[in-house]
Amino acid sequence: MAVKTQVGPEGLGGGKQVVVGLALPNIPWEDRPAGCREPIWRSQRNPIIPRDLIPCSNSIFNSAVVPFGDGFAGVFRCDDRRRYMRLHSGTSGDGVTWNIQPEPIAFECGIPELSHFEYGYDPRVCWIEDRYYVTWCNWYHGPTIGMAWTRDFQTFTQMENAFLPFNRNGVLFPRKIGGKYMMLSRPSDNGHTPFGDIFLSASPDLVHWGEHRHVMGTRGSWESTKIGAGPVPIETTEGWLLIYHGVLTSCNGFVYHYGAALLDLDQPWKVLYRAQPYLMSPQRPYECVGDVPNVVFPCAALCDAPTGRLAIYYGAADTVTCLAFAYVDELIAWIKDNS
Ligand code: BMA
Repeated sequence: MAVKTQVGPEGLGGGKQVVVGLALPNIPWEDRPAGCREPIWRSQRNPIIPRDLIPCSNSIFNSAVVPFGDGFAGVFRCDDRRRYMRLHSGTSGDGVTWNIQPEPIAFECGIPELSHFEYGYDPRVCWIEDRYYVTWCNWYHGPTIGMAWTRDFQTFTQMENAFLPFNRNGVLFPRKIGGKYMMLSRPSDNGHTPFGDIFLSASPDLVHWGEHRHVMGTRGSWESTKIGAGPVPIETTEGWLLIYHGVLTSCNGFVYHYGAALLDLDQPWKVLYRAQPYLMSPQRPYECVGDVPNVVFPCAALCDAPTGRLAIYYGAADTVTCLAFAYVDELIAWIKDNS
């Protein structure tokens, strides 16, 4: 199949703003390299976060960042040198050079049954109304979706887990839809999960979740084994832009890619368009070589609404953190052309 790309300064919007959101003029950004015809391109500075940025870390990857104050803040997956999976907070002036706390987040937890932190990984961070919510893969008799909130990235208040085990890749929408909070997730198993579709759940209060709907299933090639939501969906005039990972099982193990789809604005369990080709596959040495080879795994994206500039943060080879760039209007045109 020929992969169509539509790139160029006009994109879809022809100068019209397609992203529903705020300006982020200080977004980390690099222009598309000369000669690049892809809808997405990697930072020349990759990996932006090395595996050993803090003294205890074996690896820092699959992490989430958001605008914060005059700069940026985030929650980082740091596997330590005991190979314990921990979450650390961090801040940055430019979104590229990070100051990550050497000690893991100590969640304030008023729920005795949940206060034992066994492990946490693959965080996402979402601003809703008046605070930042963190979701992550949290141990509670197996992996499930942990939740906490913060306003300052210093104190984190743990909430009820969203779901029963086993579940992973819990990703909130940044506003209520039809009067309810919404979360994507991927029911899974207690191991490395050789299956998995994306589901949507609704909640009146971010504690009680129900009205579960199937959103997207696996299909051939790069997304044939399992899929999972990546960054917080981005609201556009064309629908919610969802970037998600997809896994292929090769004779040498799992290969993690990521792709993109558009979900209905009011009924986000309905997929409007879903691109067949991947957006990114592991190709660079830092994506192909590391603790788990052949993994690109996005957990966050920053967006400057007026220009549509998008900066995607992804983990590479379960070892380091990387950046890639795109224009949202071009991405939407590419998804539609290749759906
Ligand atoms: C998934 C998660 C991710 C990881 C990926 C590849 O199950 O554990 O954190 O990046 O596997 O190892």
